[in-house]
Amino acid sequence: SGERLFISDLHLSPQRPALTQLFVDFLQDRAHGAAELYILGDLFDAWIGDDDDPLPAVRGGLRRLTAAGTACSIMHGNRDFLIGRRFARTTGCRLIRDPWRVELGGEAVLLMHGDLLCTDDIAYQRFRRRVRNPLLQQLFLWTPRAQRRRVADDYRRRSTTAIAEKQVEIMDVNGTAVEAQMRRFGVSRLIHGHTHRPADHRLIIGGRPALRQVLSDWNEERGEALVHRGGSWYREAWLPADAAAREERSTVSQIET
Ligand code: OKV
Ligand code: MN
Repeated sequence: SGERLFISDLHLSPQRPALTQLFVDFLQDRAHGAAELYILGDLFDAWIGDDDDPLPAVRGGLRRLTAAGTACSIMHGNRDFLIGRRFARTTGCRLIRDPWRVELGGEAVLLMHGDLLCTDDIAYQRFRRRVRNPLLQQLFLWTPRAQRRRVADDYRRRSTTAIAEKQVEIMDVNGTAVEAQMRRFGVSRLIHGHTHRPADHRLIIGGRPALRQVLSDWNEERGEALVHRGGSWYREAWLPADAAAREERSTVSQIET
């Protein structure tokens, strides 16, 4: 009952205003009216604490969406894992853990960001354990905002060189890790993002057909949502023209009436 939308990896930042606009239009012109919106990580390209508000338009867009009755769930990604309770409260969103199991029309579905499945990337998993340490996070959040910005800029600069030096296979998911999680949660469908390699992977798990659906990342020219509606699944593109066309249609009908 009701439409459910799944998105991830928008990587919003003040450096990409057209991407922010595309997403805010998506919230207003596409997500409104849906039963639920699931954001499976990396909504933001960086997050240094809820006291920083780099994109107020996004917060406003989410607040209007939830106020209008669409439930919105946010999972941490590897970049915006410091999104906290304050952000959730002021947007009306719910923070969900990774992994997260949901029942949709009688089908059990497992939701993840995807970085936990990249077990071959030893250096990344070490980085993850460090920055997900609650004590270290508290220390980071206690440092002045200007200093946190400098630390974050430094992390991102160093990461760009590290990623360029890695083999591409290392940065994809590990098949054994995928199977282990799907077995543990007893699901035949896994939805995740992170790898920026959108695809539907058919698997056999425990002798049964299974599906791993990888969400697309977003850019200024194109967003994508996985949609669950009337018991079926669809991939739906969201283009800048969609927002413009909807605007035009509503202007025309306003003149007519
Ligand atoms: C997030 C990633 C930058 C990858 C630092 C403790 C510590 C948190 C942090 C700093 C960085 C998030 C918060 C960012 C993810 C990068 C570069 C690569 C691979 C500490 C808690 F250790 F310093 F105390 N950080 N930022 N990367 O800029 O958003 O995921 S970030
Ligand atoms: Mn990611």
